[in-house]
Amino acid sequence: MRMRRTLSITMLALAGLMFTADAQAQLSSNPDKFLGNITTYGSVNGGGIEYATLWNQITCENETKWSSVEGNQGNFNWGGADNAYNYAKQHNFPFKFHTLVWGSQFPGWVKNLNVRKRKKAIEAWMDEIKRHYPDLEMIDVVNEAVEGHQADTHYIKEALGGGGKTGYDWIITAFEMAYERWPNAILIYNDFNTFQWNTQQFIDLVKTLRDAGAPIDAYGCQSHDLTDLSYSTFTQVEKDIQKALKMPMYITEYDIGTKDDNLQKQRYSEQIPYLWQKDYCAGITLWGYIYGATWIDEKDSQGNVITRGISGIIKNGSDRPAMEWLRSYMQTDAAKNAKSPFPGMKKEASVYIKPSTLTPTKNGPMTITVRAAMRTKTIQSVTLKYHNGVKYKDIATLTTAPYTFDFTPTETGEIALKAVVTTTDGETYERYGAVRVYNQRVPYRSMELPGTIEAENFDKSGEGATFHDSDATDEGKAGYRSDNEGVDIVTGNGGYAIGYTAVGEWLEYSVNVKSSGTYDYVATVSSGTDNSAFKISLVKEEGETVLSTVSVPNTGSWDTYTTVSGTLGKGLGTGTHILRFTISGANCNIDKVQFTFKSDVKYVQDQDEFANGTRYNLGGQRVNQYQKGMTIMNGRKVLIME
Ligand code: 9MR
Repeated sequence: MRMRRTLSITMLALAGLMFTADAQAQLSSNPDKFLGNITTYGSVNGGGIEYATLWNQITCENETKWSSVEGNQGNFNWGGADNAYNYAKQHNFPFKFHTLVWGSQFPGWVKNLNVRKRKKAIEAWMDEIKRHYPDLEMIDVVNEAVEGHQADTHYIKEALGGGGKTGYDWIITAFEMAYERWPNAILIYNDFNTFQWNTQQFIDLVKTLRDAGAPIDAYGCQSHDLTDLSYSTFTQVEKDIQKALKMPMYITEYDIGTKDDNLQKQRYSEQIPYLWQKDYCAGITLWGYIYGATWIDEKDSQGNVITRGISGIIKNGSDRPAMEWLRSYMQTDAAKNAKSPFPGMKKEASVYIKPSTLTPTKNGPMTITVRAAMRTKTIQSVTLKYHNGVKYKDIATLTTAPYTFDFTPTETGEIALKAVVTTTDGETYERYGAVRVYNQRVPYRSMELPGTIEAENFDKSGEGATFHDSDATDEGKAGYRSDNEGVDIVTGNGGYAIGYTAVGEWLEYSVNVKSSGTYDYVATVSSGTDNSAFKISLVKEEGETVLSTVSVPNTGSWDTYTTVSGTLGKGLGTGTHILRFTISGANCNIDKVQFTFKSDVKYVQDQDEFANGTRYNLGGQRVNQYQKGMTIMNGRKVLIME
């Protein structure tokens, strides 16, 4: 009896020793991709377990979010973040910064700032992060920006310049701001439910950034949405995403939130190898591991918490079956040898394909720049290729920067592009891109000002060039024209109108302005909801100038039209201009906008006219000196011609 007891104690001690010896290193021994996790309630060694015995990458669950760090403007609290950052440095594994901009968990005071100050605050936030962590290796630059994912995203979006023509200009700006500060960091766009819904929106967003030449290095699929997804659905969606994007992928917040051990293990064992063994998968981060201390709670129908943290895979100090499985999977050769797009878990090459225009036309010239930079190596050459429908063909190879290629597309439609950077050690680095080639812009009907723009008569060319609709289906089904792609044209008010409008959609009209001056307008519109609106703007190469915002009242029904009048905020010069209507409040129907001539005050062309000694009579006031941006003179409005 006594002997047996001694033996069992010895065996236990031995087992403990073996466990310690075994557990010195993290689960993954693959040198090129990581199996990471997050802090637990703000600490690194969650559940008293030494973090580095399990994981080899860390993301702060909350400690690097803007609201956690800068709850009071200008006072930065880096305590929790530093713990994780220093731990990662000591253990020589990657730390990911989560996240620079996000329409959630930003400080409350940001909402009280005007747009200009909000932009300054975002810049100051990034500058402070840069000052504190100058050498970040991996960053979630923008989080959860798919339309509808975070209601407060607009605070950030407006501050960074809005959607613009791509719909995602502000995200491109955020990536440029990040690249300026951390050119060697892997810059990631991160979002949720990529596998379950909004997949197409996620693809569109990332692809738009990629094809615009934004410095985005990878996309992040959070993967909180996989518990109920069948293997076949999950793999099909995953394939679709990669096929469209052809970029490095991270699984950034994986968890299977269930109390059912078997289901959790089943999902882990079918999904993790599938993802891990993709050569474009650069790493997997699990979103918590201590049962009872993760963000997914079991709740009753009233939303009361029954059990906390059910996505955890270590429960009361013991492995749940999913964790047991994970330990053994990470020991397999398949797991150890899986390839990564970032060998050594670091970015070597920054390669982005940037076209000179996002709306090139058939037989029209365009320039494509390959923005290429290496972290440690030297570029020998950069080759740009396009896909001719059969295979990739070289456009040209260049050996000196800047790598700019002139290209004249001969077909309309999407052309796939590929840049291959060869370094002096013979390695190659690839980046994919695409341009959509359009037919030349042509007015659908010739229109003059003074005159009327019928909303359905937007210019011909194509989605993204002369109009933008948020989906590819024409819900209006009026059959008015066949080249409207997804623009919703409805019958109404005795003719046709634009309907089913969503924020950010736009339509452009070439108009011939016959008389230079200010214009009044009368818009014929309807709406079945509150807060509908659209903007009228003037579009030029250099950008867009908003001329007026038309608030559309709730007319009780989309079939009940009314008129809204106003005056354009800026004058128009004679000649051909492009006017754009952009939906800024959803659900308005636009039938037409009639423009009538208001005044023929002389408009100031530019500074040179003053330099030439010309004097202008502006609304009865003589003006002989012009300063850029000047709008008021002698108490009168000076109208600057656009
Ligand atoms: O796990 C995080 C939880 O502790 C926070 O309360 C929550 C606040 O929004 O954020 C959780 O983490 C989120 C992550 O930052 C972004 N993707 C979704 C995650 C789960 O909600």
